[in-house]
Amino acid sequence: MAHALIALGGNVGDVRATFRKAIANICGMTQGALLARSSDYATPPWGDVEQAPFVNACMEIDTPLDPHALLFALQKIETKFGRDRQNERRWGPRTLDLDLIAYEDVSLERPELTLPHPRLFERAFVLVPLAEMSPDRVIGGRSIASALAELSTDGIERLPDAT
Ligand code: A4P
Ligand code: MG
Repeated sequence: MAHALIALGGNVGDVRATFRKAIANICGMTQGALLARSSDYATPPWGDVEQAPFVNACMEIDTPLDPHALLFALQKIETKFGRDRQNERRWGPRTLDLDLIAYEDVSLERPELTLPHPRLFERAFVLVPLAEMSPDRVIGGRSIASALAELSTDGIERLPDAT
């Protein structure tokens, strides 16, 4: 089994409900064991597209899949939950975005899969939920808490646990 960190995001539809169903699907389709899941966070949109606020969260799994097979499974789940890559713009609105943040200590630099995720350290909307789960974890030589200390977390709000 290998340890993987996955970031969830979305700003179209009932995103928190999508996350709940997607997490069950991720565990099922990746034969994964859920180790931890962060709270959901409301986050201001990042990037140069004017759009609605996002909900973001992160999860940790153990999976027998290799990194490419895991990414493929995540992309199938995005599609299942209404993601339409053909008709969306980069960094624009989407129902569900699943990014593979880290897979063990694997380093990869391919267009279809870069590990750790190349924009991880620019994104408080990923680092805040990761820090809730494991602030001392080191990814690519940096601890999550120290990377987060360099970013603004303005406007990021932890959402109350769903009942
Ligand atoms: N790819 C390479 N490495 C990876 C990896 N580690 N994980 C390739 C996932 N995918 C990886 O991804 C584009 C290509 O990257 C894929 O073909 C995959 O093989 P994508 O998901 O199709 O495109 P994208 O999501 O538009 O790109 P990216 O860079 O993942 O964008 P974002 O930033 O994740 O997306 N603001 C807030 N607050 N919260 C958000 O969640 N999300 C976005 C959009 C913009 N602003 C946001 C948020
Ligand atoms: Mg993505």
